[in-house]
Amino acid sequence: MSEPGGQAAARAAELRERLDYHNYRYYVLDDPEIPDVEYDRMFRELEALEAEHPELRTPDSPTQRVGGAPVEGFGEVRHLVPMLSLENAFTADELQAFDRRVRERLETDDQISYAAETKLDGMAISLLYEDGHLVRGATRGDGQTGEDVTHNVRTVESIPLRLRGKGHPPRLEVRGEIYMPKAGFACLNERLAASGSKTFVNPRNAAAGTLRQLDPRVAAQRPLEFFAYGVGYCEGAELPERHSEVLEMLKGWGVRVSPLNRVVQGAAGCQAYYDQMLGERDELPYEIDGVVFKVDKRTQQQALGFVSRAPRWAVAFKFPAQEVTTVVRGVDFQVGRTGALTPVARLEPVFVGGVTVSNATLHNMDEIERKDVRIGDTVIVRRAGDVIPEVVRVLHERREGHPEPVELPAKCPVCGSDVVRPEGQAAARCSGGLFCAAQRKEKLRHFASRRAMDIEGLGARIIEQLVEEGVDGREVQTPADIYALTTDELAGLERMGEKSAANLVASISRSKDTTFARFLFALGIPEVGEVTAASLARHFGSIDRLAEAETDDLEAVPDVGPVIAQHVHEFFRQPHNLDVIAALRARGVNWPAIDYEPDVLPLAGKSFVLTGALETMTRDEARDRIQAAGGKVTGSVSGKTDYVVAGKDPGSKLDKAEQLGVTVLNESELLELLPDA
Ligand code: 5U1
Repeated sequence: MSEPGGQAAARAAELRERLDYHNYRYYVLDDPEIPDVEYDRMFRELEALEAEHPELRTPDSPTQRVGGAPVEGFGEVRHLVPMLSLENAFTADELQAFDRRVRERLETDDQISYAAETKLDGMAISLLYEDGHLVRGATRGDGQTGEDVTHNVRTVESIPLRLRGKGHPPRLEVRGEIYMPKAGFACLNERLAASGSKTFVNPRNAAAGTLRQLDPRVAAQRPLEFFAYGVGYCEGAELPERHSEVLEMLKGWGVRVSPLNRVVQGAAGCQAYYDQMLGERDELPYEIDGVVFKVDKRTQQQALGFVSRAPRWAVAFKFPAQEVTTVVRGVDFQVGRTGALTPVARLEPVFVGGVTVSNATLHNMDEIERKDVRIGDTVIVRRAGDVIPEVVRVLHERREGHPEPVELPAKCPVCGSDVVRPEGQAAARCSGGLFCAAQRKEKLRHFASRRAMDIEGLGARIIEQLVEEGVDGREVQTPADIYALTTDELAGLERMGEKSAANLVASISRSKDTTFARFLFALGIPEVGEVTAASLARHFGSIDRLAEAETDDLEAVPDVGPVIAQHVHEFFRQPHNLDVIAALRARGVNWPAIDYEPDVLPLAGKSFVLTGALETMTRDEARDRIQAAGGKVTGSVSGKTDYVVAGKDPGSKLDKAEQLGVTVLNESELLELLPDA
């Protein structure tokens, strides 16, 4: 065994130093230098050293985050300086009024510099550092007294256990927000549901619930993160003149601050920041419920002071709520293209996420049972971005009398066929197949949609007429029937002029030249989305080879598991489907042949993200060409992204790429990588 003071101690100190440094690169700078496996290797080496020499284990070693002994209860913490709340603004007028009040009180006509920050939807937290070491973490509580949650705070990897560098104040209280990222929240809920435990209703409740765990080993397994937004108390050192500089100082000490922080000028600068963040809100990996503006100069903050429990120098400009309460007036069932019946709650109309909503999905019968939704219940409805509004939960405490339970209909509400719900499956389905007009309509709508065959002008209204009434006594049932439509027949439809009919025939004809991946996606095979369709197209190269594939062959395709393999296999065993494919090809639907050498495709294994407008092609065309060359196109930038292609007016994906050091290509650089069209 080596001497603790000797080689082992030196190696442990070196490993701690290096792990702290890489944690800082990863969490604070968002710019990791080494792959995760390298970090894990060093971490395991330090763990092994500390196991062999327990005397080398320090309280702030990176290995000491995994969770110590459970606590019996939460101690009370009296905050050194009260943790205030924020005044809210909900409209542009209210923001301007705030700016006016600030200038009046400061007796100035000059524009005010504001520190602009996002307002995270998490839990406010106070972190006390003594001589650079984290000694306490406390919740806000009532603002004067909070709960001691040090045992859980220590498990949050983005909170440094000791500050970097030198010259830290003897006592420093950092304030910020602990939150759970959206993806981590979804995984946690999946895990909880799989083990039969109660799930959390939103990431904020999950973060709060995690911080209030007595056993820190639970917190250690949950994906909490932290951003600092200020200093509550600082003893023995002068803080910089401006709030924005205070945040920079914290960052230098290894404390994580949001990369979205900016300094803006006057009410107009604040409004522009608000508009930008509102636009980016849904793409952020965590939830924000607004933005915060703080007078940047600290002398001005001091001059402004406080009113009751909020500073006069700060305001939270809130986004439109994404969750509101309303009442379920009824539940209808919609039939999708695979026959799945989706229960839809008919709601008392309510303004949420910036629009009025009167329907919200209830997903399936299992969800209704799990959430115990009944007609007449008061519910929380959520609408975030373009996502379909959903019923998040029932406010059971507001239930009155005996509200009516939701019953699954025995017959399809569209065609009257039996509804079947196989044992153990959440989805109930109409057994009518193409006999069911709802399924026919949805299949055709999907087939014609922009990301499938892209038949411009063939929307829901025309499909509805084609399926319900047919043309010239002929039924329009399958996608192949679309390619037999003539201008005269289409011109006979209600509200369809000669010119529109001719345009539609032209776009139907144009859609015949497609790609194999789009065609496969358009067929609407259950569970085969765009990405899977592209993988299948790449792997098999031709539809005949794909149609002959056995489930084992299908499972060899990346991202294809047994369920998808089964669906694809079954689809190509149905003579009816083969007839439709043959008819489509006979009517001229075609795609360029794919070189059947998946491994030698030029972009095989490469992952791309597209942002901004391209000049020589649309983003969809770029995606098709990247996929045809073996590459993958995803929606968000991560450490796994190989290239971000930036066109005109790129969004925040470009900033993210730059932060992560992902290679950024312009359009001509992309064209150089692509084989000729
Ligand atoms: N980003 C940010 N969030 N937030 C919340 N800054 C910030 N500041 C706060 C609060 C409650 O309070 C101080 C201005 C007192």
